[in-house]
Amino acid sequence: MAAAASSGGIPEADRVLLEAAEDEAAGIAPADVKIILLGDSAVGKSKLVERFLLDKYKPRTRSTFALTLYRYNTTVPADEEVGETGGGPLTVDFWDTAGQEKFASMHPSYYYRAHACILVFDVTRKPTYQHLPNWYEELRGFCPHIPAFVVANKIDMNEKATTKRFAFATKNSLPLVYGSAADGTNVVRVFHESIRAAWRYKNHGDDLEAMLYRMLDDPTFGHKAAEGDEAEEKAAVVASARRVG
Ligand SMILES: Nc1nc2c(ncn2[C@@H]2O[C@H](COP(=O)(O)OP(=O)(O)OP(=O)(O)O)[C@@H](O)[C@H]2O)c(=O)[nH]1
Ligand SMILES: [Mg+2]
Repeated sequence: MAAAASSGGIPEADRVLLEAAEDEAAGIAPADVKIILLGDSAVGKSKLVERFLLDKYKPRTRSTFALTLYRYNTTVPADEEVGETGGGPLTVDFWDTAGQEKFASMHPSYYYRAHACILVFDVTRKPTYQHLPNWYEELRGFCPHIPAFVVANKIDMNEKATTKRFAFATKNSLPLVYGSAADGTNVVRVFHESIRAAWRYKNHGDDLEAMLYRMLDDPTFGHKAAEGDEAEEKAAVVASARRVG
């Protein structure tokens, strides 16, 4: 798995992507689900991931350079709401993206085949909240239907923030979580919820993208004649995809 370096210019960012592509070419399969963290620089994206994966928090940090990828192995319980009878092992890639403006040209790669998103803002810096609609609009341009969560981070610095409603979340019908990477409040909860939502979206999402990717991931597709409803569904997806393309 490639990880971001910490200095240089955009060519370094390209190298990071290249490494990720090389990992794939070397036979490291993509994870079962991909979850991206988005939001302005210094809102706490990296600290939230560190808190969740390593259960540690060191206050000082470098701003993420381009992108850092983390692979996480876990197990998911059976999702009874969608009629699943057994859970099982699951690999998750967390894409800890860079919020700095200079990496804007990399954004399309962040969104490619993502299954869920955690949008983060900093309750102590209002502009980071005011920029959420921009991040969200971009997200929806690439991933119209993936589940998304909003984290109001750094509540350890402003407890009153937990009494605010933050209209952006309600307006867009997104779950809002008050969190703190510093003291760990709600971090495990939001990551677990995002993993479950990502897995459910991948397997049961009924939008065109989700259906198309399931079809492409199906090893039998193209090798045998599908029959009945399944064949009709696939034909419909291909036809719609052609119309879109
Ligand atoms: N008090 C407090 N500080 C936090 C919290 N989360 C992050 N910070 C601090 O905020 C700063 C930025 O955190 P990062 O996690 O690096 O921010 P980021 O969103 O990854 O920023 P970019 O990588 O530039 O996009 C660091 O100094 C952190 O220590 C939190 O929950 N509470
Ligand atoms: Mg970061």
